[in-house]
Amino acid sequence: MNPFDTLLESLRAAVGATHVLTEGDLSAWEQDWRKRERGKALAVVRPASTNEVAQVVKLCGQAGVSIVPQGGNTGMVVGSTPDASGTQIVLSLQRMQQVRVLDAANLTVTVEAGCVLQSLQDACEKAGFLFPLSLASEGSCTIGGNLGTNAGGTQVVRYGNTRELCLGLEVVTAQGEVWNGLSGLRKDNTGYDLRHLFIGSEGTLGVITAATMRLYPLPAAQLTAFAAVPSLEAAVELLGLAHRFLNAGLTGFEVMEKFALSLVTKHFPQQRVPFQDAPYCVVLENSDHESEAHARTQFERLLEAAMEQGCVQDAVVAESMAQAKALWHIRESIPLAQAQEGLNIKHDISVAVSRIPEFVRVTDALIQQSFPGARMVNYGHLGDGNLHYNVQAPLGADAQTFLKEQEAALNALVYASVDQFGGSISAEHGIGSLKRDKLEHHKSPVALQMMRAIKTALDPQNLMNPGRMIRV
Ligand code: FAD
Ligand code: 2HG
Ligand code: ZN
Repeated sequence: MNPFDTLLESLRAAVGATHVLTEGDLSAWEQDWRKRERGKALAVVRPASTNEVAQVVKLCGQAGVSIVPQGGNTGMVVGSTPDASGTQIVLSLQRMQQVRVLDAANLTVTVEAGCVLQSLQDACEKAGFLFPLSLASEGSCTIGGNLGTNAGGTQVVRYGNTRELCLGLEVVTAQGEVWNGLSGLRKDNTGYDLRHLFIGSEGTLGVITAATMRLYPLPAAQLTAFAAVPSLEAAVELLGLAHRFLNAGLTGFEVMEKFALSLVTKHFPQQRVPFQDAPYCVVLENSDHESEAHARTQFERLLEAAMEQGCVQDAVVAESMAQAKALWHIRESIPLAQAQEGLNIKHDISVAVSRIPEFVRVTDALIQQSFPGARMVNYGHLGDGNLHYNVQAPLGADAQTFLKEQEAALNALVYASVDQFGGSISAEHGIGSLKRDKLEHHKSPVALQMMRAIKTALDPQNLMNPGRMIRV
């Protein structure tokens, strides 16, 4: 028997033969969401418990076979699919979905890594609590993947990234040991905070099997407004006003440039996009713990002041939950509309909010100089200084050829500009394999050295998602 066959036998014994997939169509696990790369797995292994994960990791370690942890496979940077060698195991957490404990007094929920984000939101809501992490991929992405990438999303302006929502983790280490750090404590200064090493580590240090997450009381009302603004400067001005008028009630602030919205109209004509001629639109949310009437009055005051100041040209406030959902749906449809439009280049960047308008003005001009006709699809989480500063091939050009010939140079231009503005080349999607080599040019040697030291200390065999995020 070859060594791979021996390993597969042992894996079948550990998790059950039906949960070691080697044949048939494995594209759901082998192909990334953006269809940038198709890998080939030795097997897709689907353990049902933390102990089974630990056994799988131990067996792979003994066989020297590397592991790619995978949740919903919605990642944007090709980090959750295997390479093309046919020698890596995809360790899917999909069967570990349980909400283990909801501690109402402690305002925490302990949940398994494979739980789909939307299922967790729903379970918490049923119990009368808000789990605020919110992404357009929430119907498929998992809490383990959210932690693995330190996902952001649309509520960060108020509740922070996934990291800020996490109080404890359970992890299977690269050696196959179980670390139970599901404390749920808000204060614990007993040495290095290991939790923070695993959050955002993209499966390169160990497998997250469960987490204890923060909960919040459900607001009495959540109101959504959609505003037309004359410029990005005006959008930033509106953000300042929104912080002032709504304070902690400001739970979402997203910006969308006109062309990004036009793609939604083009590919999803059933959606009614307001203010299609405005240079930019903003969708903003006010969560209120008093009443809907109070939230409405606050919003009216804000929008009145913004119109007086000239930073809002026109605005609608949703009258019902259905209308609010429809307005958010417009924003959330942009990545899908972009995918329909064709292969594209994504830049998930962050810059200080105050510098965003200048960044866009300067970088847009540089791009049009060097890549005439490139279509900028600019939108994102302005409240967090995070833009999806994406690029679609010029009209009529073949997207595949454009990417092949221009992507590297375009990335270099945008990331050089990000550096000039003191920003980050990955605000929320992570590094994966798509940005691994770029990381080496945009992080200091000291930072890279510390990252490598952590990786080699925790995963000396380099079996956890090797070649992703950082090369050792
Ligand atoms: P996967 O894609 O399966 O994995 C992502 C990474 O985490 C991989 O490196 C993987 O190895 C690792 N990983 C997965 N599970 C574990 C685990 N249990 N233990 C250790 N490592 C693990 N992202 C945002 O941040 N904000 C957004 O607003 C946003 N919107 C999106 C909208 C759409 C339409 C799509 C398709 C994606 C969007 N994303 C967004 C990206 C993506 O959904 C997030 O990165 C999400 O957190 C990935 O979760 P997942 O379960 O799909 O993880
Ligand atoms: C979003 O905010 C996601 O919609 C996806 O992070 C961004 O597709 C993108 O570039
Ligand atoms: Zn985003």
